Amino acid sequence: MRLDGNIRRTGIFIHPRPKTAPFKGADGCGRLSIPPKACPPKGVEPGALALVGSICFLLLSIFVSRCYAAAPAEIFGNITYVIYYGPYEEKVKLIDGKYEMPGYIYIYYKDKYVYGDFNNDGLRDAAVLFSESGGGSGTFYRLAFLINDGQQLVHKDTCYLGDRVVIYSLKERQGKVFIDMLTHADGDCMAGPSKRVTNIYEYAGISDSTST
Ligand SMILES: [Ca+2]
Repeated sequence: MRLDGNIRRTGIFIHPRPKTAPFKGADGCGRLSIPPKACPPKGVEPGALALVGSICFLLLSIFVSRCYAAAPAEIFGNITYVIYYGPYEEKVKLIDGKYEMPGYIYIYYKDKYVYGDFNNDGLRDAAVLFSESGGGSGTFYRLAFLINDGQQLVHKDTCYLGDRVVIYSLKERQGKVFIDMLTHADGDCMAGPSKRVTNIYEYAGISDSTST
C-alpha cells in the first residue's frame, strides 16, 4: 500500500517453497543446467527399408543391363572381318565399329547381331550385320557368320544381302538366321526398296526366302 510516497510494510511475505527442487547440475552446485536430452531410439521404418531396397535393385538392374547391351557392340565392332573382291580376300580389323580407307573401302558394323549354334558343334556362334562400300553410292549389306573355335569368334562365312536394302531385324531359329528386310521389287530404284521379305540364311549360304 502506497502512502505519501512511502511504502508501509504491513507484514512479511514469504514466497511459497516450490514443491519440486530445482535441478542441480552434475557439479552439484545447484546451478541450473540443461539436462542432456535422451535421444529416442532410432529405427528404420519397414516401408522405407523396402523402398531403399527397391531403388538399389532398380539401379543395379539398369547397370547390369547396360553392361550386357554394350558388350556385343564392343565385340563385333572390334573384330577382324574377311572382305572379298572377286578371287581376292582381305582381312580388316574394325575399330569402334568401323574400318575406313578413304577412296578405297569403308566397312561398318551395323549394330545388329544374333547368337546361335550355326555349325552345330555345341558352341555359341554369332551372325553379324555389316555394310561395305567403296565410297560410291552403293552400300552392300552382308551377314557375317562368326564361328566359335573354343576360344574366340572367327569370321568364317559371309552371305550377301543386297545393295541398299533395309534390314529390320535378325532372329535365330534352329541354327538359322531369319532376316526381316526390304529388298528391291521390279521397278524399284536402288535407293527405294519396297519388297518386304523374310529371308532365311544358314552357315554356308542362303537356304530359303519368303515374301511377307
Ligand atoms: Ca557353334
